Amino acid sequence: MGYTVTVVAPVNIAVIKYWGKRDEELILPLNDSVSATLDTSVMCAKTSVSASPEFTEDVIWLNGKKESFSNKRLQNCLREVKERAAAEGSVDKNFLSWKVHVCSENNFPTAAGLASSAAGYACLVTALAKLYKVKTDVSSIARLGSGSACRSVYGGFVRWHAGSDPSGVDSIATQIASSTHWPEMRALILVVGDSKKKMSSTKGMKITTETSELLKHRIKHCVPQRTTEITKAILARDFPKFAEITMKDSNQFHAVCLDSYPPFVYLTEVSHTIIELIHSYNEICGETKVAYTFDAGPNACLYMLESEVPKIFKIIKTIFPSSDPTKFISGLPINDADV
Ligand code: 2P0
Repeated sequence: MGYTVTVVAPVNIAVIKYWGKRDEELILPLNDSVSATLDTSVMCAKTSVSASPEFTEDVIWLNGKKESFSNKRLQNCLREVKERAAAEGSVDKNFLSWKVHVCSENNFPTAAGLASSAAGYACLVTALAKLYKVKTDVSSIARLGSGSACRSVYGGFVRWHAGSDPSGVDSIATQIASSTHWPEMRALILVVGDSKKKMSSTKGMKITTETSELLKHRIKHCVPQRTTEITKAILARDFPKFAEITMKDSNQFHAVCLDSYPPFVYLTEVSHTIIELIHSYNEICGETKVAYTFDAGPNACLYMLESEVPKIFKIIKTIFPSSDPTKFISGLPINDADV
């Protein structure tokens, strides 16, 4: 006897980056961030959650490997879902006492700066919320697993509001526009390296928050204005403006990593080659046609409109002839999340 729910959740790639926390336990960010949610057909996490009176302990299998459920973030997510379910009276008390088995898989490299924790926790929390029939906003529960996960709960373009309440009640994600708003938008992921990153985002953010002067300037003087402007650019489907802000924010994020003490670097020589390539391409076009953005790893995400995809594909294959073409994942329409 028991119940099982299976859910698929998408990756999101930030165009205004989240970097730095004001509360590490509740995962409350220092600044708002904005992202686009990618199609689940190419990159996604898949999670099944089962509850049964026969289970004797909470267990999780991550990409086929049994992991400890003693991880505080996992426990926080499960506890919050159960507390909400109890408060909403959505399931009976007996069901809440049953243990859970979780099985989660990513179809892309884990912890290589490809937003695996975002998709993973969004998936886990959405599956748990379905299992326990939670009706209230789940983005704030996903946030307890991994900050960026709260943005993967919605499709299209999403804003995570930093909020100001110490409880985190207003630190939630909302949708700026659905995927149908800008159907020509494409994201192309270039996998530069798929090894696990040396500096985890959580640790890197802590060092930056404690030591970087540039981060203070970024939070006060750059992010608020960029967030307003990129929201306008998305709503107006103004690609050159969207692209310029995206690239500047990626560059500033990597600059704050270098401004941290001790400094850490996520970009490699290949990442820098891609940056130069995109600027050269845009210059030759006489207009900004493609944007790059890099998370906490060397892999590039290129945003462009559909008409640009074949040209960019050709150029990438010409410049990196020895690369494994299967590592260049094709353009992704940004669909609504099917979580
Ligand atoms: C982002 N990143 O906005 C930024 C840009 C990486 C670079 O969110 O500590 O895995 O779990 O909240 O969410 C990666 O950070 O960190 C991230 P935690 P998370 O997408």
